[in-house]
Amino acid sequence: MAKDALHGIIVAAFGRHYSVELPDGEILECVPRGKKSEVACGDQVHIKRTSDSSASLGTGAQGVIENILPRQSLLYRSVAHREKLIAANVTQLIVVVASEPSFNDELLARCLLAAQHQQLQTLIVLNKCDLTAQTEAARAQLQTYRNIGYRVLELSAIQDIAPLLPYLQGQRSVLVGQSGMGKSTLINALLPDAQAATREISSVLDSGKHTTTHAKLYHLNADSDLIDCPGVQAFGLHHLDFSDIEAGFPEFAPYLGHCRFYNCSHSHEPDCAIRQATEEGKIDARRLKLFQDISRSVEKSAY
Ligand SMILES: Nc1nc2c(ncn2[C@@H]2O[C@H](COP(=O)(O)OP(=O)(O)OP(=O)(O)O)[C@@H](O)[C@H]2O)c(=O)[nH]1
Ligand SMILES: [Mg+2]
Ligand SMILES: [Zn+2]
Repeated sequence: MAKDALHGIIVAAFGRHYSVELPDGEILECVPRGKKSEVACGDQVHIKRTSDSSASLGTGAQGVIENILPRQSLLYRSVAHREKLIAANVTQLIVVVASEPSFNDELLARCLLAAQHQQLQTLIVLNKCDLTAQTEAARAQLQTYRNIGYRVLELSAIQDIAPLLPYLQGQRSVLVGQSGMGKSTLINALLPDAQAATREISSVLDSGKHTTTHAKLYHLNADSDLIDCPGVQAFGLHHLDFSDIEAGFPEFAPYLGHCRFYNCSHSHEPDCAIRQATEEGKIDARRLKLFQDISRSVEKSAY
């Protein structure tokens, strides 16, 4: 670390502009040195201060990001030749789904796969359980995930957030999910000072825009952080290979290696142990279908 470099953490990422928090709590607005920006919310960085804040000019302190420190984890989405960083150095992924609007099963599976690839803890939060009439269908949709062993927590962000607290302690959690599921509402309930923007779903659907437009890190307490993210509609997993996807379906584990062909794609081959287990009701048929769709989409099957 250069003599005048400061150590900080990225607490907000707006395109190529970042807010960096120093250990004493000061925030500097920073840009990365050089053209390529590959910095994510949660990154530990070395920065150089370029200007102090000025009350008379109404400007904040500014700096340049010199380098990024090695990451413990990096959650990101990808399609061919393109990556979208979500958050760095998180320990836990919380997928937020809701009773209403209905949520996409494949997106949920993809979020969990990305987390598994980075060895993150996972938690599925079913929010808006105050909408009792709509909760039953969402609960049934999540039963498969409970059966496989995922942690599923039902709550209502507008009624009582307390059940979530034990899951957050000691973790840096990132909240991901479709727009309108209530991620920012959860943040505001946990941190009344956060004032994260939230919006009625109808106006979200009308505008086609996400309410949260950039990732932001909040400190819950001395050793727990939360990162709120813009809603996602798709979650590209181009960076995962076939075996990563197999590993992300934990219920397949007892059957892997038992197919007739060592490079079985579990889609059409004879004597496939995964398909056999599905026929016997040991694997949920919807999950096998998700596996086949996702593994086909990344075009890196065993062949
Ligand atoms: N009934 C009910 N409504 C909720 C609950 N949590 C959030 N909402 C509402 O759902 C809408 C969307 O909430 P947001 O917090 O903006 O959703 P978001 O996931 O942050 O959305 P993006 O930022 O676009 O990704 C708002 O109108 C909230 O008031 C809940 O527990 N119950
Ligand atoms: Mg939001
Ligand atoms: Zn097979």
